[in-house]
Amino acid sequence: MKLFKTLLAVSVGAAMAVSSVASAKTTIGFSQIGAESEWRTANTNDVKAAAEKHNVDLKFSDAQQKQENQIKAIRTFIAQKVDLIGFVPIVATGWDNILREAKRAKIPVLIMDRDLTVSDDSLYVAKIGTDSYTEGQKVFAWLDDYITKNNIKPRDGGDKINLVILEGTVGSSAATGRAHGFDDALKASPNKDKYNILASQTGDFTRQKGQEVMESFIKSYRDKIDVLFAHNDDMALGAIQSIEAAGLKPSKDIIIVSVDGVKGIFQAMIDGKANATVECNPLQGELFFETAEKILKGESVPKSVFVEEGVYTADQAAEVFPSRKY
Ligand code: GYE
Repeated sequence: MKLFKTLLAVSVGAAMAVSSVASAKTTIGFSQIGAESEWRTANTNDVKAAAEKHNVDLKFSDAQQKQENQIKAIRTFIAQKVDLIGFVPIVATGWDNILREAKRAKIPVLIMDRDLTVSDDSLYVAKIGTDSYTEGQKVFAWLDDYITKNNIKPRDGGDKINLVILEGTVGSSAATGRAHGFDDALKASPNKDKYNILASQTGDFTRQKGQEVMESFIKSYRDKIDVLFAHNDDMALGAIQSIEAAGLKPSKDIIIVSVDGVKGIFQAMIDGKANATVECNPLQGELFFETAEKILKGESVPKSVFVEEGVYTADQAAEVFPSRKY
């Protein structure tokens, strides 16, 4: 037994020595969009924690909401000869040239969270993350069910439920996916004629703009708005402030549904100020680095992988809150 243990120790020691010589730390360059929302902060923290867990040398760059900053960061990663480049495309288009530069330098690219449209799909290896289209469909499914079950009547006495929409960043896959998913589900519904969209405008995924745009919606349609659909929770949280400032009751006068599932919206649901959130999971770091490792080992990976997501309503909020991780 003793001999066996010694032999084991020797061979493990030898294997470690070999692997530490053979594998210098992997370097990954990662370009994040910025810090526009609670979701994004959770996403960034998760990427950084997962990089440490995977013993990766992470070169993290914050683009402060500008595509040009992301392009610059990617160009720097190429010059630094990182092993792999990861990024969250702030908008879907405009990446062809910089990705061609990465391809010429033979640096694999792994996309996280948002989607992109390029002329040639071989310009990136894979994409992991968010299924915004399905999230949009889930929002409509929840809303239609809620309106029907609770027999909600239009506040203006008319025959249509009136909606306003706060959209995410213009040109981002998260905004277009959610908009299309919602619209398609609405058009396919037998109840489609029951709904009317009064206004739809971007709030850039931020609390501040959500508040401002909701204020202007209320100025135009104070006694008509029955429902707010916000493309993310932060804009809904901003809008709640405008709704209350106007003397209206969020979740009662105006039904509020949004996407993400951050703690802030759970708190608002517990406080009776929001109705439902469709989850969008920002904890994508582990999957990102697992996939990156496979790519660097030359293993094949699926072109796109989505993370698991649920739907949460106000009546479950207090029970679920303690187990929320972001
Ligand atoms: O919903 C929003 C964020 O791209 C899915 O971006 C993400 C979105 C998320 O800022 O809060």
